[in-house]
Amino acid sequence: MIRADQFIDEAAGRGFDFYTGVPCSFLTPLINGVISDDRLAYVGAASEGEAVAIAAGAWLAGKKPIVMFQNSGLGNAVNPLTSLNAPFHIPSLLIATWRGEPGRPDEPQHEVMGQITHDLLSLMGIAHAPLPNRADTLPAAFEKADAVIARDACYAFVMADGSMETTGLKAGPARAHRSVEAVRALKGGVLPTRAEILERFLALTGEDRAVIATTGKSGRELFMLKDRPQQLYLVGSMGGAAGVGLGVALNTGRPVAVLDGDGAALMKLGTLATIGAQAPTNLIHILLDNGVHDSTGGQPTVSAAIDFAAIAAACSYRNAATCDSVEDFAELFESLSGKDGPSLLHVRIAPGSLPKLIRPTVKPRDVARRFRAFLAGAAP
Ligand SMILES: Cc1ncc(C[n+]2csc(CCOP(=O)(O)OP(=O)(O)O)c2C)c(N)n1
Repeated sequence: MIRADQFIDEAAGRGFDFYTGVPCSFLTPLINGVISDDRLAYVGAASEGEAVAIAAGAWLAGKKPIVMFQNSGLGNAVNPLTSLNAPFHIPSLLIATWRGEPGRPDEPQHEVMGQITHDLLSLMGIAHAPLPNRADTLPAAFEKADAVIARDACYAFVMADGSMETTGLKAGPARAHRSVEAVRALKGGVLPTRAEILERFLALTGEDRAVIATTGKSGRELFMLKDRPQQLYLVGSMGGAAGVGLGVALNTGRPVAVLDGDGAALMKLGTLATIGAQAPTNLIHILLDNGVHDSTGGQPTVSAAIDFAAIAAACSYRNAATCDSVEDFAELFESLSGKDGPSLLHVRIAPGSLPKLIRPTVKPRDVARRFRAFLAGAAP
């Protein structure tokens, strides 16, 4: 068995400086050790996929992240691992537990995943090894992991039961709910198009702001209207934009904007809770709500029945507003840009997109590196 502090010290010595994840009882010693260590940042995520997205954002902002989760959550993480980390070549060190290890008594819900954990990692092209259970083998194990991460790929330690000694938890005080009133500016006129809102957003967004655009037509329209190094266009990982934006915002002094869709936001609604609790002051979350999955043919979402600003307010965002015109969007965006976030700006827009819509011609791998270099540069 190893102790959590031995693992954490070895990781810290190799530059791992950002932890996120979802607990598992096998992980208790390590997560408790990380949370209790004042030197380390830990973001408790609502889902494993969200944790992977947050870690990707942290990497883009210059961090070296570790994502911890139960292997039953590996299923939740498959989408961002395959459609965010893989195409963008974003590395993370994963620690997946091994519930349901064949031959060891465990609960029935872990049986299938216990049999396929290693194969699933291999199928995704993620190299893996057992988490070392002896302190003297830690350096060699990390050496191997680091060699893969240096090639901008993910690597996983699979943590069997009893690998680590138990650690106590020195948790800080729970964050209290912050009560805000959502601002409502609803005119009920002809809804603006996404392109009209994006054009105004581009005109109002200075050279210092990092922008993460959600999967589908939002990123494509933004790219078509104006391509800039400070913009990241997600091509997959639907619902992951807010998690990536959170990971970026927590690790940069720059202002950050997430351009989200209603379908995408609904897919990972838990991320609003994580953002509200983490409360990055530099984050504006803009939700372009056309009421449909526009990118896949206009199938309705349930957004007409949803009050996103009220949800954000209930999740402790510092500001929440909803509007349905270009003028109110511009006014609210400007006023929110001058306030501490996190802020949610929900904009009702019309379905449809620019004619002859193109796709970003810069490859995801290059977009990520351009964006990372932008974040590494001195803020103006
Ligand atoms: C996990 C996952 N499921 C489904 C898709 C297919 N898909 C791509 S974009 C999209 C619609 C997104 O809807 P929304 O966020 O409302 O944005 P809009 O297309 O309306 O701009 C869907 C369903 C996907 N890329 N990933």
